[in-house]
Amino acid sequence: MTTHVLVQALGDLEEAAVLEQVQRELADGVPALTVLEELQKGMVLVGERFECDEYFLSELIFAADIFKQANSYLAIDLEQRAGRMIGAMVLGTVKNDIHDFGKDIVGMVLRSNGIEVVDLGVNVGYERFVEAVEEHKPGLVGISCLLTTVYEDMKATIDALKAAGLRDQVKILIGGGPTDQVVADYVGADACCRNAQEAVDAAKRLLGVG
Ligand code: B12
Repeated sequence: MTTHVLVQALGDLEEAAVLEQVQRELADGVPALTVLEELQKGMVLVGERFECDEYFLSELIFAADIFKQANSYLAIDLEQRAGRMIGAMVLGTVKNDIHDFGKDIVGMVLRSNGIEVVDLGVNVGYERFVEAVEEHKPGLVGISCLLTTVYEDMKATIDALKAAGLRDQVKILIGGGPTDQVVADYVGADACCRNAQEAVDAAKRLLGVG
């Protein structure tokens, strides 16, 4: 298995090498979720280089573009296995945050595991979550966040669901780069997931289906 190559190639912004490697690994039978994990690690590497001023916003945007292209190969693989529907989730990236790759991947993987996903997009206002829960009556709400500056917005979203009397009707999953159990406890979520597979496991557990 040569997945380390992928982490490094994405970290180094080698577009052609990333796309070739993704296709090679999928052809070799490496599961799409494993390839995805390596791409995620590559993005962490990009983020670290951005943080220490080795990369700037233009590199961040270029990395995002490579990631998106690589992801399109995975999407085909992941979407092929749809099954019986076991529940629904209202999903969005929290207010003041526009990162959406993680959210999109989680949405795609949940769908392929039988969870209907209502995707509200990015920078989703607190009341928009409330309205969507009232309209779609899902068992789950998913909130994505990549910025440490938006924890308060995540908390405010959950507080808005409480104020509308909806908190007890849903289980809330959070995720995204900087989130962990401490953040989940602070904002009042039921679970924090580090990747798409954890999201599937937590969603099934919280829905009581496995
Ligand atoms: C790509 C990227 C961008 C792209 C986003 C493109 C897009 N359409 O999403 C662009 C270039 C636009 C961007 C912009 C910015 N970015 Co940016 N970005 C990144 C980068 C490099 C990768 C993020 C990513 O896509 N990762 C890959 C995905 C697949 O991983 P993931 O999101 O973690 O998702 C997985 C899990 O977390 C989980 N998950 C995710 N969401 C959810 C939701 C639920 C419900 C569940 C259950 C699970 C779950 O499952 C996913 C799949 O496995 C990170 C670096 C990093 N370390 O993360 C910085 C990073 C997040 N960005 C950062 C910053 C500062 C910014 C900007 C403010 C820069 C600027 N000065 O303008 C702006 C943000 C503007 C805003 N208001 O949002 C900082 C944040 C620092 C901080 N402490 O908050 C980071 C950490 C870089 C850094 N190290 O400094 N960014």
